[in-house]
Amino acid sequence: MSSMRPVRNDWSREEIEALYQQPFLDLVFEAQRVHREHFAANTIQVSTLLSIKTGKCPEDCKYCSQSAHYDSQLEAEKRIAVEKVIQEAKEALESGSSRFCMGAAWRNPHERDMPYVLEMVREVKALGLETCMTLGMLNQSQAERLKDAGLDYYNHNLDTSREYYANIISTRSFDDRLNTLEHVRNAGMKVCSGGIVGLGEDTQDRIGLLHELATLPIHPESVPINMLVPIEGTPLADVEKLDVTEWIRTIAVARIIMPTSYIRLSAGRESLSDSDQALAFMAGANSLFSGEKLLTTPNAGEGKDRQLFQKLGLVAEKAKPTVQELSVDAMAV
Ligand code: SAM
Ligand code: DTB
Ligand code: SF4
Repeated sequence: MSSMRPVRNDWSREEIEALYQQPFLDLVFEAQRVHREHFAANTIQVSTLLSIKTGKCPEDCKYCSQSAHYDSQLEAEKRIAVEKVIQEAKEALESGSSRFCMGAAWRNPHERDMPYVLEMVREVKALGLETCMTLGMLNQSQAERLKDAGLDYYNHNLDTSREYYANIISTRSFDDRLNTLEHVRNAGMKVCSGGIVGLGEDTQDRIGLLHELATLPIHPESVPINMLVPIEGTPLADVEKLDVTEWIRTIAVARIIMPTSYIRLSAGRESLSDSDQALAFMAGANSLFSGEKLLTTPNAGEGKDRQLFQKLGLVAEKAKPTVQELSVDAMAV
């Protein structure tokens, strides 16, 4: 049996390119081998997403339905009530999710929004769910307050390579994103960071994105690999569809170079067949978003996912028991 190799943060671009360009089946085979060194086979972490503030975002991300810069026909919504969030979180827990991820279309949270998000974190956490938020850029103090309230993960993607980045977003820089990730890390939260493929980028950009992620001082614990969901009215509405094998290659390389991270099948599952998704799991993806909706676009509903899991013999990772449940268990012993 081969011995487990150490986790590395010193990958060179050439090494990553060589992994990416090898024959597809060799790549997927190697990714599954690495996967089984670090994770239980056939087990998938399931998160549910909820948009807590939708649309009218001041940022100009060219792929996004929520940017105020484009006319995507999206109906904007103000901050939704905390009670509504809790109700949705309870439903997510009942349907088998172990993590609840709350997203807001902000450049960054304003100070006036902090009590709102902190209360939400406390209450979702108390249900026994892992908590995740994606609210745009964070300063150090905001990151610390979120951590203290019980936020487990913060999602902030690099999106694409440093070189391609300016073609996609002009209102915040690549370094702004790295700074937010540093604040999240310093605060002691887990990092969820990945990107999107299918933006019109080339192979070198996908390699560049993977290189940035794998050479962070600590790998993100969760790495979402989104496939562009084209949104009418945005500048990327008509970009040529990327071949699905390129997405699978990106996932497989992420699995090999960040062997202890959860690799997340994110946006884009709606356009994939069950066998495409099975191949992504084979390539080492081991988490996904379940539920009828991502933030603003449709997602494979719970029923469809249950069928997929059954068909492939996959099991969802369990949510941690609540403090209340733990004390009941303790009393039973
Ligand atoms: N507004 C926050 C931010 O961008 O920092 C958080 C929410 S934003 C919607 C989270 C991520 O979703 C983006 O970084 C991008 O990777 C992904 N995303 C957004 N729109 C997408 C689309 N149309 N297709 C695929 N991925 C998308
Ligand atoms: C991530 O990387 N993908 C999720 C989550 N993080 C917040 C969002 C996907 C959004 C897809 C487009 C939409 O539904 O608006
Ligand atoms: Fe705003 Fe996030 Fe959409 Fe960019 S991706 S426009 S920051 S909601």
